Amino acid sequence: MRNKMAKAAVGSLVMLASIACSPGVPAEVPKLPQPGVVSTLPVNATSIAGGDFDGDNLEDLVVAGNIPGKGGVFSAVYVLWNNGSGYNDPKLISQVPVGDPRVYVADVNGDRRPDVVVVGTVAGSGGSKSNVYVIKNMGNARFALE
Ligand SMILES: [Ca+2]
Ligand SMILES: [Ca+2]
Repeated sequence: MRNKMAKAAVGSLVMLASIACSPGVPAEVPKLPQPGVVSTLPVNATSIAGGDFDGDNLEDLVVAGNIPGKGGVFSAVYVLWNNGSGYNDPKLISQVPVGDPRVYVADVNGDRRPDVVVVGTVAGSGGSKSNVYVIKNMGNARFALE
């Protein structure tokens, strides 16, 4: 009994695999609603986070990504200001010499303004080292690397 069930399961998997891999047979793509693009950035984005950086009670966005043509070891960090009906053009707030950056938002210095923390792979480390940076929110839409 158990053997029969196992054979049936293997048969199903083989059938699924052959359906998934059949060349020339286009896969059925379900038609799903598509959201509108709110911004396009000149980087290979690897991370996004939210935070109200200007204190207007509208959640802004911070996006980080690899700068094209820099070998994946140099990154840019942008803020997208929420204007209540969309987002303003992305503002470059920092460039950091790491690849595949990730961003995290936290008020690291306790001034009630959310700051941006970035971590990414150090160039030339073969992926064995990462650097962490803090980009301080100075207020008035200004940021500074700590
Ligand atoms: Ca805001
Ligand atoms: Ca802060």
